[in-house]
Parts: sequence; C-alpha cells; structure tokens
Amino acid sequence: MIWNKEAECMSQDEKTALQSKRLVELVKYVYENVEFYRKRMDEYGIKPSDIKGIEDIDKLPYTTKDDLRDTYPFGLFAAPHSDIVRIHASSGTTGKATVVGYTQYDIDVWAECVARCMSMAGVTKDDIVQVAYGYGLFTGGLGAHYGAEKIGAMVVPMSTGNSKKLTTMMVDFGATAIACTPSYLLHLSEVLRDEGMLDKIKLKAAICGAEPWTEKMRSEIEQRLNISAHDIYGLSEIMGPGVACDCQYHEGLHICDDHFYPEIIDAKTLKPVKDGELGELVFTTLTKQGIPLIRYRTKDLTSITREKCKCGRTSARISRFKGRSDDMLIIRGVNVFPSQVEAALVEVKEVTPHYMMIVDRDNNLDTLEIQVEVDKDYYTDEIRGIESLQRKIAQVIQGALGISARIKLVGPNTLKRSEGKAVHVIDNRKLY
Ligand code: DLL
Repeated sequence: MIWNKEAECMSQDEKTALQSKRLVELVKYVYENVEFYRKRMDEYGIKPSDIKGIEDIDKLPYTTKDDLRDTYPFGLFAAPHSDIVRIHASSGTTGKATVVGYTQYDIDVWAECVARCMSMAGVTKDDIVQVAYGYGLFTGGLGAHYGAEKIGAMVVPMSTGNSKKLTTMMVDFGATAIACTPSYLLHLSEVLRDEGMLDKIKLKAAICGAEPWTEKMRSEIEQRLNISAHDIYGLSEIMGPGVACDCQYHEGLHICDDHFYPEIIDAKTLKPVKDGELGELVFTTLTKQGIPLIRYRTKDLTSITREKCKCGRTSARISRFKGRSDDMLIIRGVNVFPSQVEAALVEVKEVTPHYMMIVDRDNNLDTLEIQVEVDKDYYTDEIRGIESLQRKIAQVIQGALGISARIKLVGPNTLKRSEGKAVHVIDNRKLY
C-alpha cells in the first residue's frame, strides 16, 4: 500500500465512465432508500432514469447542512440501522449536531482514502504515526487512525490534549509522522523547543488539516521541525479526513474523485464556474452507503484543476482554501457558528442577544473572547453579581460550542449595531 494506481492514475475517459456508472447507481439507490431524496426529486420532476451519466449531474438539486439538521438525527440515512457500524457528528448551525453514519463498506473506503492521502505524504508501513486529532464524534482521530493502520504503519492514538506527554512520547517512541491540526503542530514545535527536545525527534512528515492554514504556516512548520507538511481536507458530511490531500509537489490537493465527485459553483447563482475560477466546492458521494449525499454544498471556497499532476496522479486537484461562503469559524479545530452563540445566550435571562466574538491566536492556540451586553435592568440593579454571571455564561457557551471562551460583559447598548447584516465576528487570525 498504497499508491492505488488503478484509482489514482486512470485516464479521463476511464474516470468519466466510472463516475457515470456510480452516479446512475447512486441516484437509484437514494431514490429507493431515502424519503427526503425521493420527495425532493419528485418535486423537481426528476426520475432516476433521467440520470444517464455524470453529464446529467446538474439536473439534481443541491443538499445543504440545513437538510441534515432538518432530518436530525438519522433522516438521510440510506442503509438500515442494522448495517450502520459507526456514527460521527459535527456542529450544526444552531443547537443540533449533524450526524453521519457509516456501513462497514464506508469505513473500508474511508480507510483506503486516508491511506492514499498519507501515502502522498510519504507514509509507509515502516512509519510510526502519532495521531493527535481528537478521537470521538469528530472524524479526525479515528479517520487518521484507520488510514494509517490500513497502510500498515504503527499507530499511536494520542488524541489531543496533553502536549508535554505527547512530545515526550513522540521522542520516546520515535514517531516519524504526525497527524494533527496545523496550529496544534506549531504549538507542539514550541513545546519541543522549550523542552530542548527539537533535535531528538524523528519526524519526517505531518498530515495537517481540519482547519484553514496558509502557505506561510506550512513553511514555518516545515522549517521548525525539518519535515514535509501536507494539507489534508475533508468534512464529516462527506466522510471525514481523506477527501483530498496534497502530494510532494504541493500543487493543490488531490481529490479521491472516484468516490467523491467535485463541482465548483458560484455561491450566489449556484451555476458552475470554469476550472481555475474561485467558487464553492460541492461534492456528490459516489459510493457511500450509510448517508450518501447528492451535490452537497460544503461552503468551502476553492478552485479546481483537472490537469495531470507531476506526481502522475490524474485526480482533480483543488487549491488551498480561500474562505467560506457562510460564517462558520474553526476555533481550536472545532466548527463554530455564531448562531450557536446566539441560541445559547437566549438561555441567559440577564443578557441581551447582542454579542461580538473576537477570535485571535496566542502562542499558536486559538483564543475566543465573547463580549455580551448585559440587559439594562440587570445591569443597573445587580452590578456586583457580574463575576458569577460571567461564569454562568461561560458554562452555557462551553456546553453549546464545545470550547471555552472568555466572557466579557459590557453595558447596555455598547456593541455597535450594524445597519445591514449584523457583524458578530472579528477574526484576527488571518487564515485565508
Ligand atoms: O474537519 C475533517 C478533518 C479531520 C479534515 C482531520 C482534515 C483532518 P468537520 O469537523 O466536519 O471535518 O469540518 C469540516 O473543516 O468544511 C472546512 O471548512 C474545514 N477544513 C477541513 N480540512 C481543511 C483544510 C473535519 N485542510 C470543515 N483546509 C470543512 C481548510 C479545512 N479547511
């Protein structure tokens, strides 16, 4: 394993034939097994037999995160529960998570895709791979874990958290590759430096993703640790990590496009844009059984090229991400929507729903401050209770977002009201 030449280097004609065959099967499968898709296709007047090949994909309607939320938790599952062997979830736009389910076949395809990605980073069965993404409902930990095992590497399932323990084990076990978020890896490089352990590590590659990062961050990581750092992309709705990754030439991320059919659309008109032009990435899962999605709008902004790469792979490549077409933030690797803060604040009677999120990076770790306006009556009457109120809000926010935030209480009518669309976020990290 795992240069899967048959899948990664097929000719355009072979690829189109395979994608067409898979799309036709998929449309029939979702029509027969998912009420949501059957109704939606009926609404659009589309029959499965209208889809004859990949060229017909734009006849099909888009799927969005709201569709997953509206059918929470299992409404879009196509396979019976007895065939689902794993669940993952990520943040929804408000309180509810978006839940995804995998059959054993899906888990196998996922491991294969992550293995392809790790192979692009040079990982082989002789490597020791430290996985420092979170394990649990988040797809990062288990996704990277199964991919590295598929290659046959020795996996160290560290998860995130205790940086000193992690760096000590990195040295003691002689880890040669690490999978974690890029900001966490920069942080680890500082811990290694401070502990005087930089010259004791055996790392040669990193597989970093789950959050936006820049070329500058990549060079910094590569120089500090003397390794090659690779950009791995994915999202739980489509699978998790392993949807795409960059090879040794770093000229875009190779998509596993025999499994995930990519389109780039204009986020406003929803019409396709030309190759090379910036737009929103849309995926159709060509082979998924658990929760197959048709034309899922990722909201991630990028461009695509279908030219063969110097490495020999013919898979379509996407450029480093340039932003999102919605307001989702990724803070300490966790997806956060401002609407979740709003929904949480409604529970606290002493404050108004006016808030401002200030995101920054301190020592390569993300910080979040939320400024919240105290309600007029409460502010004047019970001003001494403010510290306890801060704690109370911090708890509500932690519960809703899954990350901690520093709460700053401000007086009534302090936060600027905007005339147009409300601005709730100041992001000083400059990640795109
Ligand atoms: O972040 C899956 C993942 C885990 C990818 C580990 C890579 C490594 P979600 O929590 O569903 O899944 O978040 C998906 O994260 O739509 C992007 O906005 C962002 N994202 C993921 N990878 C990258 C990347 C995982 N390499 C959302 N560059 C996506 C920029 C990324 N953004």
